[in-house]
Amino acid sequence: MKLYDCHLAPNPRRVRIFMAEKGVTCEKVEINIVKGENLHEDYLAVNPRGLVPTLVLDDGTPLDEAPAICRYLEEVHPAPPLMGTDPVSKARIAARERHMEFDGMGAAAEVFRNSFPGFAKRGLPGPDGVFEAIPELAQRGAVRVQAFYDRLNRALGTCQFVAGDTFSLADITALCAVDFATSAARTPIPNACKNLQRWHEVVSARPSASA
Ligand SMILES: N[C@@H](CCC(=O)N[C@@H](CS)C(=O)NCC(=O)O)C(=O)O
Repeated sequence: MKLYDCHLAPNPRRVRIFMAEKGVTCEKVEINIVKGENLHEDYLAVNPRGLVPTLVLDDGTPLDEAPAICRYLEEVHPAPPLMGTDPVSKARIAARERHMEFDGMGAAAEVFRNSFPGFAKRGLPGPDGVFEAIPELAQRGAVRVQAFYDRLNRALGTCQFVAGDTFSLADITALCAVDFATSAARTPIPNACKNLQRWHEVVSARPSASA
């Protein structure tokens, strides 16, 4: 297996953490998206959408979309389970993971894509993203990040982890979203969000967090 990766970007990190939790290793190819390496024809031949991550299997099959790659890895390496163990927990983790992606990752990306000078003419990811940044979207994204933090903080007041009392893929996506919002979108976790701070310390201390 070969993972097309990018250490600057949050979505490949989801897969790296997932693999580290499973104890799975593979060859990695670094694609620098800031330099536009994802838009070169060599990479577009691997993934025509020009996005990272992509996992290429030993038989040459390319898999993209972080949750789909994780689904494949969960099927092939079931232990430890990170996507649920019964119909309800599987659905719950899938839903919470989507919340973290849309509410958190999406909000932070809205800030980043519309404020990072290097992407001033790359308002959307991938080869079709040749749009000017829109400063108003960065402002809207910042409001959305605060709403994401508040909602997640409330949820973490009733359970230890994002989708219940066991660590799951929903925590991995949430960690990548929060760290992306904190660094790239320059929006740290507010001091008032004590539950979120507690959870962030716990998940950041897992060895997989540095994968
Ligand atoms: N929904 C996709 C998102 C992939 C994505 O947007 N990746 C970003 C990096 S985090 C990317 O490839 N950006 C390329 C660009 O900005 O042109 C997934 O889950 O993998």
